[in-house]
Amino acid sequence: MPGKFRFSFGPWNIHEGADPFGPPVRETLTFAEKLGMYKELGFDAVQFHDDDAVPEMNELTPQQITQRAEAVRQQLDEHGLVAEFVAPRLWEDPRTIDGAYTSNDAACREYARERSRRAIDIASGLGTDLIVLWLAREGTYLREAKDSKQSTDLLLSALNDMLEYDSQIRLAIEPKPNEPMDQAYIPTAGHAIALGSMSIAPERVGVNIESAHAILAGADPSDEMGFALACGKLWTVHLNDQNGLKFDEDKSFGAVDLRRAFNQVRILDKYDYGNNGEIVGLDVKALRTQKDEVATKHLSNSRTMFLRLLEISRSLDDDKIEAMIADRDYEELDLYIMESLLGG
Ligand code: XUL
Ligand code: MN
Repeated sequence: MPGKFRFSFGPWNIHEGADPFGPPVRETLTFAEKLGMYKELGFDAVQFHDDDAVPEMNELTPQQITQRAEAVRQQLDEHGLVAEFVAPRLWEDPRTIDGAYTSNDAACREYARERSRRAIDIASGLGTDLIVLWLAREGTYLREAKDSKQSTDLLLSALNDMLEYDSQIRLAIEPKPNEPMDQAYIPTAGHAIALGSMSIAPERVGVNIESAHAILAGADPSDEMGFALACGKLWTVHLNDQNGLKFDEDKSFGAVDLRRAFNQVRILDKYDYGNNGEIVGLDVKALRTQKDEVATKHLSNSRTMFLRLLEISRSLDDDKIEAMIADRDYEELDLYIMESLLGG
């Protein structure tokens, strides 16, 4: 049974523990050291930001960028790993202070579009056709500073630019309602899919649903996933957990609400997520209190929780559930699910 799903995480998920209020508390591991840990932890694929694969890419020519990405692909091959996706990092450069594609400064918008083309080159060099777009600063701190109609047009135009640049590339938008912005323009799967539907190639625009982002939007992550599945748009996921409406916590999968995690596993399994090559991605952060030698447990624990919840979901008696639904005895169903989560 388990083994059907393939798992991924990004190098940023092994982290020194710095937060906005304090410095790093753990040693930095090199990318090569991190790569060596994937298989041991039970993972088969690597998620990348563009500059995780090609650091200092702004200083390099397009040819140099492609060469470096191809060298990283070689490294992946040596570890038996594949690249899942590349996400352009559009939130650290001074030119993205006021947003990337929706910046009020045309020169800054052009930087963002150019950088996105380079991210696509990196994806090609790494051997993946998937780009994840977390639209970090596409939103407002101040309502009057930007025009939401115009910003939506600019986002659409940026998508079209990428779709035109490479006829194979697929874009998975990762919605998030806030942080770092007060209000983001693409807060939910619905917004992302609607935007994609207006593009020049709607069949090449899908979504990446992150559990914590859905919770921050006041939605149930499994419902966001179900909506995207119904639209044929769930191309990857960022599983994690989130304790209420506060900063994006990226807690281990299932760590806050086991039942909410169970429902995500259940819907992914029910609709054969993975059958078209989709990978179960994590976006989890180690607690800052973890010491160096145990700073990857959040990754293995999240994977273990997924597989344990998968076992529970598959052990449920579907006929029994259908009978309870037919009787409209949802209280009985409630108890059945809770008892199953407690071990039967
Ligand atoms: C931010 C976030 C990002 C994206 C990738 O909240 O989740 O790490 O997943 O850019
Ligand atoms: Mn994420």
